[in-house]
Amino acid sequence: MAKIQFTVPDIGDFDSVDVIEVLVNEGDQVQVDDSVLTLESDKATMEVPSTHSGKVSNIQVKVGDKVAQGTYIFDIEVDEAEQAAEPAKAENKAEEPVKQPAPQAAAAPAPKLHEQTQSSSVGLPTDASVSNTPKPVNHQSMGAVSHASPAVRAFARVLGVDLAGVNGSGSKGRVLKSDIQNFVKSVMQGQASAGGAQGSGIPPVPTIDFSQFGETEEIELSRIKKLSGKHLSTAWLNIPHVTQFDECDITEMDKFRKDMKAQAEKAGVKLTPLVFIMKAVVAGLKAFPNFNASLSPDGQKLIRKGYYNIGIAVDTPNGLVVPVVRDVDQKSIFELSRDLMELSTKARDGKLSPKDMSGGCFSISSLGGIGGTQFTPIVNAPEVAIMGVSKASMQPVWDGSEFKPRLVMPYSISYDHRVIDGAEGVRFSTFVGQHLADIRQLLL
Ligand code: CAO
Repeated sequence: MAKIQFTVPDIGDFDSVDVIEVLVNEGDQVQVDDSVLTLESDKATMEVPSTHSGKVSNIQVKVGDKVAQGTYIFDIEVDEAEQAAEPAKAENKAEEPVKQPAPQAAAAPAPKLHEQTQSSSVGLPTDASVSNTPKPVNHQSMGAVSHASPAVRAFARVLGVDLAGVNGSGSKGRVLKSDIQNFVKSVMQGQASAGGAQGSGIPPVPTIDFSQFGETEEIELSRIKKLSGKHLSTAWLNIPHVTQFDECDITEMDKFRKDMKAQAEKAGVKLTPLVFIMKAVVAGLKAFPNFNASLSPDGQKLIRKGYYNIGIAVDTPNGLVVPVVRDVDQKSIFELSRDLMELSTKARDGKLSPKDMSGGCFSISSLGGIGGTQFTPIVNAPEVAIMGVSKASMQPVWDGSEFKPRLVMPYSISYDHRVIDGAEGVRFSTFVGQHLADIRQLLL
């Protein structure tokens, strides 16, 4: 084992530069060309590569020190075998063109590195008998938008981090490796808490101290709101949404519903438009199977489903939940009403199990009992479409010869445009509306 003193090589016209990063620790194993030190002058940053493979010991410099060509940096304990091979390597390398720095970098001189065994120095071009393999120092222009060493830039590149978005905590705003690590950590935490909003590269909403404008109060979001918020953000960011607005005449359907009221009460259920809507949606899913599907995780395949489970958005004091009514195609209107009542009661009592909320194919969000004329529901990923129902109102509708009072229900269909084209979207929407306008078709 031979010990070599590694010193600062020829670094061009700089005679006193700052050490801004020591990229090795005591005992580290380095390979030839591994970056071991980052230096910074007022014009450039430079990365100093190792000239040998071996174990680092006796580190002499620390961040903040000033160094010049020839400054002793550390020892490298080099294997004898490597020592023997080194001259041959050096000869070959001497014929190679000198690696040029990055395009914006100031041209570095090709330093001649000097190497000797124990008690000699490495880096000073003073001894012609030793290898003079050119070892370019990797310079980085200070004019670059983000201020970071080549090692940090390489680290950022590996992680796909755009340095422009990273705040540097080093001197003069220099981005350090730890800044990149913190940035990645914060993105990951942001994804966990905000459902990917930050991970998508969207600039964060500015932080404002609202108390400067008046009295404020902080209220912790409910657990459901935190969970649904994350899910909604994920769906919103991952799915290219299109929303189709429509309306349908539910006069006949509502008349039938009211005619059935007494019978429904006898059966212990409350009949609302929603169960008819669920049936019309299932007819639509059968006619347009792309709506009863999910994309495979790689986005290359459509997984069509042969079952018809419909998620129903339920408004609870703690937030929105979406229990799933199973096998809607196989159930009667009364059975569906019963399921809906049971699930919404469970939801409001906070008693839904994970099973109650799984296995959905398509969701319906009905605000019809509350109001509104239209809204854009967010697709409940990994489903590919959702229906938003608004409040029906009596309107004058022209029948070709006169205006007639008709109960018109506005609704919308949001869908994943990766799966469903606009034409298919409006065909589905029209189909569902036609089946609600004439519920006899649901029998076919
Ligand atoms: N147009 C006009 N009236 C409607 C209607 C519509 N589209 N939909 C329901 N109604 C009527 C019902 O018939 C009922 O009136 P009657 O008692 O006179 O029959 C009344 O509105 C209340 O209905 P409901 O809301 O209790 O029942 P529902 O079956 O329509 O809905 C449920 C059940 C659980 C979906 C609903 O209670 C609910 O929670 N809705 C909110 C969903 C939500 O928050 N979505 C938004 C998600 S995005 O944030």
